[in-house]
Amino acid sequence: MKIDAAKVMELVRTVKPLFLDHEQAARIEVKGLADFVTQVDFKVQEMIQDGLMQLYPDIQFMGEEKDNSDIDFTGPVWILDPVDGTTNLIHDYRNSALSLAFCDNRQLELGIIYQPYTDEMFHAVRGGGAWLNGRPIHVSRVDTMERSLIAIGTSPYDHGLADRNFRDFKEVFLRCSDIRRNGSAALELAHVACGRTDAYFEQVLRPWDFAAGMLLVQEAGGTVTDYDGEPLDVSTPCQVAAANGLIGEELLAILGK
Ligand code: 2AM
Ligand code: CA
Repeated sequence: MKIDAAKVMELVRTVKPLFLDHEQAARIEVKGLADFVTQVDFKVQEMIQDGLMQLYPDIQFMGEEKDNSDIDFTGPVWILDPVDGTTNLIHDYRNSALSLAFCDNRQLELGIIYQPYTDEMFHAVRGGGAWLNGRPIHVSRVDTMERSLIAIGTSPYDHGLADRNFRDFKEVFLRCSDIRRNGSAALELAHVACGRTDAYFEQVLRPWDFAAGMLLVQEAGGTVTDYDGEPLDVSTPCQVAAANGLIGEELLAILGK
């Protein structure tokens, strides 16, 4: 199925005022441990779902804030996280993004990540490269862990992962230049894709957190696998390790232990 990426990005841009609506961001519900949803999340999802339905009525829609049990991944599917980085949104930390991917028969075809605070629109098309606001982007060329800046994901929604996480963070921290943690998996992946960081890893991400960013990193020349170097399945929660392709092996040697 052929998708008009420019049209979809035009739709995505229209959510900006919703992200900036402090009143709606303050209307919070708790979904689980360190897992929140606000009225902004619901409104952004509704706007995008309606818009995509008008443009492509036959494509299924998967969104974080709805029941997705009927999705058939052998067919075409949109995968949306209306707000990735909801905790940041609640704190007005200004580091949240919309993440939208299109996949067909489990193959990612299009990935879009939009950061409304900076007006940065990242997108990637399978086989067509990765872009930031219309300019091509590439992963960094840093080729040693020692000189690399590496983003970590703390998995705050599952404290059972903390021991393993903090062991990995210490090991990586001692071997790299420094670590970062920004609170939005989608933006972490976008930052690897455009070379701001050299790698990023998090123990459990769901399809809407990583699908668009995975295609971005791959199309920008990087690698995305689980901690054992295995490919990810966009229909299920996954361990995610993204890297610039030069330090990936060194990172996986630590994470895969
Ligand atoms: P969210 O802001 O859309 O909830 C933080 O570590 C990252 O993990 C964010 O991208 C966050 O997305 C995501 N996240 C939050 N809860 C999660 C969960 N239960 N499983 C996987 N990822 C989650
Ligand atoms: Ca979300």
